[in-house]
Amino acid sequence: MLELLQKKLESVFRNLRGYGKLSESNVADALREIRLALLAADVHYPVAKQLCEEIQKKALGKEALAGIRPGDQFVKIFHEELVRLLGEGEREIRPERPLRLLLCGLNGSGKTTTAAKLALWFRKQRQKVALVAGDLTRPAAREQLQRLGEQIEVPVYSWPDGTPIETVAREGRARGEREGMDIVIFDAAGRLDVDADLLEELAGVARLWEPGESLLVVDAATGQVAVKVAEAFAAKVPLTGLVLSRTDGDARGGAALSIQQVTGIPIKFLGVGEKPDALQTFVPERFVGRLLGMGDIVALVDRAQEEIDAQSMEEMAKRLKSNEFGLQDFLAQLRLMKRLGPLENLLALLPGFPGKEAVKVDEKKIKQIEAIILSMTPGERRRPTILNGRRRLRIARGSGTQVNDVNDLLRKFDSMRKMMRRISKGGPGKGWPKLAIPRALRG
Ligand SMILES: Nc1nc2c(ncn2[C@@H]2O[C@H](COP(=O)(O)OP(=O)(O)O)[C@@H](O)[C@H]2O)c(=O)[nH]1
Ligand SMILES: [Mg+2]
Repeated sequence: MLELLQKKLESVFRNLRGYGKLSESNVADALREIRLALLAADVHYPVAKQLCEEIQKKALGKEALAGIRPGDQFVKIFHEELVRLLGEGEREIRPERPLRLLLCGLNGSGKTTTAAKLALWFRKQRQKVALVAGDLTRPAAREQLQRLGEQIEVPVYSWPDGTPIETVAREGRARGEREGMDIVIFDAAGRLDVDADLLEELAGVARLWEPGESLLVVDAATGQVAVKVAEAFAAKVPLTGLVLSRTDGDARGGAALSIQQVTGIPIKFLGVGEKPDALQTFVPERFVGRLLGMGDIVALVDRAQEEIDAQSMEEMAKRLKSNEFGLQDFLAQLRLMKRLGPLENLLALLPGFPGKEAVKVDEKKIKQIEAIILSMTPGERRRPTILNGRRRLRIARGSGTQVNDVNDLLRKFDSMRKMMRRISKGGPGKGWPKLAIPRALRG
């Protein structure tokens, strides 16, 4: 699904990432292409338009991050906005038990298949599940559900031809309770098109069934129509979520990107194949990640954005150059490293960082170093050369360490300072020197 869009985005991003600086017209050109690609993928027009406007605002308004290419930052903004577009709304399935689910949708949208998929999904979570054959309009519908039920080993409640739908709803509910089911899934009838009869029947079923979750199944391939269908159903049945079926096809699939925005109903599951296990919970981050396929760049910009105070890093670099880099800066660096999380992970993200594997930082050591530096006076931190034996002893006591540890730290600091000076004069890649890991801290 969304493959064409994916390809198009890839080429737009590749272009942007080639620029050292993004001008207003670079961004406008890129967004024009993106908007066309979104529309071609069947994304609802107002949604595509709004998305692009939002991205444009953010892309032009954002300050450049130290060490991050503007094109990468654009990718990140795009990613963020897409996630936001998809991201709001409760996606968890209600925890109450017994939980009655109602599945509705047009004929052929994938209701029955989805009913079986959900039944299997719950059964795997050790829930007691039953299916109710609520599609009485097509003779083969009950048999289809029966077969699926056997396949996934879930009981199917079924009534003979001519049973009023109200009876099915009422008795299905009672039987589920009698048999101590955690989850009972009602596979309702569909129609070829949204019509008043279908919706009335469904509203009637919903009143008797009182579903905790009513999910509308929409075929991802139906494009913009999917949005209309969702609106029509939502007007009659209080929908709690959407299931997008057939997302495994090569369809344009843009409905996935706009349906929630337009209807306000969250997508909860994706159907990704015909088999009963071809169901995925819908996680916007993952969906967008797969669509853009640039997880590493996004993560890198993300962290840089959150954690690096560009200004103070610049200052630090300046002090480093003028040889004013003291233990206070060293401590700031350490804290920064700590906040950045496992250092190995961060380093692995940096393009061209040498010896990715070799870098390991001992967290305990960082804590100790922190304690030692905190036991120094500001003057000592600024000019470690004044640290004579007596001072070192005082610091060791103050930090609960040994003089040896203090000496060790000062040696490390010294070699780190040398190394950083070397790096700041030109490391293996632009940008990364500011995050350089001093050799002295490894292992
Ligand atoms: N490839 C694919 N096929 C699906 C998916 N969901 C349903 N189908 C197929 O779509 C057809 C109609 O599904 P069905 O569950 O009978 O639809 P219903 O009329 O809404 O109950 C069947 O052939 C299913 O195998 C899906 O996620 N991927
Ligand atoms: Mg069916």
